[in-house]
Amino acid sequence: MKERLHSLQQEAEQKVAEAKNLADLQQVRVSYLGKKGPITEVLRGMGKLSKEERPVIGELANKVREAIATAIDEKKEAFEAAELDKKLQTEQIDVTLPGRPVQVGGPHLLTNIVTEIEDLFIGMGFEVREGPEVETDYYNFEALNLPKDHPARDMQDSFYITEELLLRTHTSPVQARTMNEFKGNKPVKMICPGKVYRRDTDDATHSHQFTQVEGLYVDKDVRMSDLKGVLNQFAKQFFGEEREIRLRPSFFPFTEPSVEMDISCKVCHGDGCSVCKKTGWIEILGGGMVHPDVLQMAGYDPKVYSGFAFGMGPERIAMLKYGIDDIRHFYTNDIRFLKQYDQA
Ligand code: 2NL
Repeated sequence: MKERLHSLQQEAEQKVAEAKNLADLQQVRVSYLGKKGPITEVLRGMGKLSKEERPVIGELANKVREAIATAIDEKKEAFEAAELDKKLQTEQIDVTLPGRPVQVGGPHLLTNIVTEIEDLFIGMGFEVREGPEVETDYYNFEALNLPKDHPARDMQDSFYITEELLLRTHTSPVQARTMNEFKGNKPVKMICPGKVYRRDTDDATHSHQFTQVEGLYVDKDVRMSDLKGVLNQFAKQFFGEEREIRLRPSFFPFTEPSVEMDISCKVCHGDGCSVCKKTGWIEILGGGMVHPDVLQMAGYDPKVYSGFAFGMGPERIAMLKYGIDDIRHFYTNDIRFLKQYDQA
């Protein structure tokens, strides 16, 4: 019995020494110390021993078991320490490496243009107001001197939702709503930026959805010269002090008289080039004196009040300012395009 136990210890210690990894060690533990292992077997067979032998063998068996367990544990610790060492070596972090750059978003080019336009008009005392994109037929057309049978309603083919509701075709209804709200007894000096919708086929210069900024100034004694002064100020601040403006007669159903404004071409300075189509001038917006019927419908007495209004397309203005050749660039959101105008 004694010899058996001694040789078991030797054998187990030999196996521990030979173990190459944690799995090998576990194998040794199971086969020597497990429930079906030889030591357990010895302890089970103790019943057959004499009274004198029993405590001696029992003690020895326990000692052998402890010795094997200790050998296994020590080896296990050594393996674990080696493993940790290896990990520390291979998973070393170089804290001096520069970090990976974080992609930061910024405002869209159109947002920047609209903000810039807003700031210039706020500087001239205008208030920024917004309104619904789903409009009533009344505010989108009727209140702007476009009755049901008006040919201009065909001109701006619209997205109708019901007979009475449509996606607004311009931001003018925001201004008509404001005049109504002010009940014809105080001045209105506002701009209204926002999305508008028309049933157009998209191409390089047309989009079924685009942006508009309109302006309105209604007060006593507002004249065409006020419109010209405000727009001249805007053009010079937005496009550059050296730019000239000119007004040409035009037509809109909601203004009378109506004008279109051009700015001098910065490429050829009036000599004529391909950008200005050899005219020296580039059209940037439309406007005029608010039609007396529009004032009347909104509750302003056209004998007491007068006003000017204008409208521009920020996409067109951005295209002119930066030489962008296709309006679809604003909506397809190719990050390489947008990045060029990212001021962040
Ligand atoms: C253009 C021309 C224009 C207006 C918009 C307006 C609004 C009210 C009354 C009268 Cl409430 N007029 N807006 C007037 C003339 C021209 O826009 O070419 N826009 C892109």
